[in-house]
Amino acid sequence: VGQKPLAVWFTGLSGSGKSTIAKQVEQALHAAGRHTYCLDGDNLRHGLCRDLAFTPEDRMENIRRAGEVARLMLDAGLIVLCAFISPYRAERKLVRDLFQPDEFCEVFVDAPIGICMARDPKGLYAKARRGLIPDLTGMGSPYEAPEAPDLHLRTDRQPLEDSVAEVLAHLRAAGID
Ligand code: GGZ
Repeated sequence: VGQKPLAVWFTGLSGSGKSTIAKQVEQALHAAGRHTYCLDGDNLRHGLCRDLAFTPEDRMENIRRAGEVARLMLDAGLIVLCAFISPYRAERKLVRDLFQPDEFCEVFVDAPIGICMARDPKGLYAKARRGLIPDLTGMGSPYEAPEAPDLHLRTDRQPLEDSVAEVLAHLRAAGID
């Protein structure tokens, strides 16, 4: 393939910007001729993980499967962009341990819960406030922020383009080209 495969793991609250950043990074990599794949809750929870809900056990299993799929894709030579809330430190460590240190980077996509609630692109926080989603991350269910992410993006403090540029710069430093 002639490219260095890598797994980039985006973690953060719903509405923090994970998928948006991952998709834009993917577009830029694609334009530069890289082979990539974007994994997220959307494409996994409709298929491979359709049997899983949002209990702590199911989220762990969701992330375990996502990590294993990312591992396989990396073995196939791809740059894999993974956007999952992945709220627990333990599950994120499990995923990290599937990779060599130079094959993996963790990106904390960080915006205060109040900002995510205001953005509420899918109306989930509004539903949670009405009691319809009791275990929404950040409300009824915890989010354990990374203590030492490879990259920490404050999406409430900088425009999308800057976050995308930071990820791309980090990937270049990690030797993707
Ligand atoms: C968190 C939920 C929930 C609950 C539905 N908690 O912003 P979205 O809508 O598009 O992305 C969220 C997605 C989360 O899936 P993940 O696989 O990333 O989650 S985890 O890593 O915790 O396994 C959200 C939607 O599913 N969603 N109910 N209760 N997010």
